Amino acid sequence: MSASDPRPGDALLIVDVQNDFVTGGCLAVQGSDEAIAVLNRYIAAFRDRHLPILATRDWHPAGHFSFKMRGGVWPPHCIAGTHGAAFAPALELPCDTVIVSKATTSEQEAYSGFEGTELCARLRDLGVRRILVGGVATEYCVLSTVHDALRLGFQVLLLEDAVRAVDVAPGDGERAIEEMRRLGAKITRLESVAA
Ligand code: VGL
Ligand code: ZN
Repeated sequence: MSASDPRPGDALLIVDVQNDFVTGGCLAVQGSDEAIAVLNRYIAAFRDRHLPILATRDWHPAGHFSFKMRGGVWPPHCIAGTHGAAFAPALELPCDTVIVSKATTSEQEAYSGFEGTELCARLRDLGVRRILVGGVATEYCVLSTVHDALRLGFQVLLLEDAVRAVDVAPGDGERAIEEMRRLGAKITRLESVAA
């Protein structure tokens, strides 16, 4: 039994594994297919142990201010209710997954799953003390979510093999992982977590 073995008080938090962010999507993150395969192994481990699984999703209105036509930096993505905003079908989310939508109004951005959402309250209600975090993109929504989780007093295990980066500048993903380590997250991989 390792320190990373999922145990009561743990939750799996899957960040933004949505069609627009995976292979074939308008903001596809390289390597997302491999990340999904690894996430499915973590999902199985959490299901076997009856531990909670939560998933965040970017859930924007059509005219979100982060979109280029409104002066933002991104192409239109994850518009609420569209195919692009749906969870990637290859991700084997159980039907009792707790879903948290973020950045749902036109003038609000939320890279962090905690920003303007019920995520913190849901985790506290579930008695969660430690979260295991994977998903996309490492240097945007994963980094912000991990940052807030640590600030709010949760322990964080970053699932290094279950995250992928956009890497607008080469190395952005690696630097984000280093930053999460510096902030107090532990970095782990599937072989260290009983799966
Ligand atoms: C994200 C870009 C824009 C993310 C969300 O989930 O990392 N990236 N909106
Ligand atoms: Zn977005």
